[in-house]
Amino acid sequence: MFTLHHSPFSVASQKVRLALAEKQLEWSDRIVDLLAGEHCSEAFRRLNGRAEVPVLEHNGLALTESWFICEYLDEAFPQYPLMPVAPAHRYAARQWNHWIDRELHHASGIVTWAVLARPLLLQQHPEAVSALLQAIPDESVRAWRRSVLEHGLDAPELKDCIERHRAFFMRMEAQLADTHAWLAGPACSLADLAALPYVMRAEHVGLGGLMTFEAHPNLRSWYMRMLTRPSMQPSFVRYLDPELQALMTKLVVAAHPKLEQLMRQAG
Ligand SMILES: N[C@@H](CCC(=O)N[C@@H](CS)C(=O)NCC(=O)O)C(=O)O
Repeated sequence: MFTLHHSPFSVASQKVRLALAEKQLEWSDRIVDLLAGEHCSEAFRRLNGRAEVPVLEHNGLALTESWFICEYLDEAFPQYPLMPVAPAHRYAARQWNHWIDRELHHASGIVTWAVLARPLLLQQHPEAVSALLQAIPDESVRAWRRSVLEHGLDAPELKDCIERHRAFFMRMEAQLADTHAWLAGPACSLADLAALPYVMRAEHVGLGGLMTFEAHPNLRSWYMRMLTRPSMQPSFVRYLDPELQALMTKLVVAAHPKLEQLMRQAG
């Protein structure tokens, strides 16, 4: 019934997979290999001209933009509602996603590229990497990727990315300290599902030091509760590959001293 074009590593894809799993909807996978540039192919760009995952095909529609896809699912399939009921809480949920889209998504992508994608791309033939970059439709994305490819964690973009993560986690901590539970309203909502992939990503690339147990106890408690939700298995754990995890761990360990330094400088 649903065909999800996505990548196991994409935070925007994780958001949609979490929503599908929370609503107990099943989907079939079309894995898009981002490092091979599959999302820039003509066939994929017919589905999404912006050359981005996820795309959810349903009833002849090709839905793009992760938040809009999640809202569509929530409206079309009312079981296990994801949006809060009260208008103020619905507003809050949308505001969280807006902050994520405007302030965090880009920053998360840059750190991911610097820590994980860059070392893998540097092992490829430079002409292949150059063709990969050239195929990206958005000039500003091409520009930061070139910069990160050239300078790694010394790229000037990194400092701002760390700051954005720090500010976002402080905002989450303040909200969760207030409610002791969820980001928008009395139950786990789309706001929490939207934030989780970015918190996981930060932890997995080595930015966990920006959300310490001491300074962010409520965020840490929320994170633990989120990780134990049954939706984690079908949306995330199922896609983990032990060999790839081992390689990623090596890359994160290699990046750690520099990231630590950047986090200290920013703090
Ligand atoms: N606003 C979009 C962002 C989608 C997006 O940026 N997807 C990333 C993966 S998380 C992507 O496909 N990037 C293409 C690339 O790596 O070139 C959404 O929420 O769906």
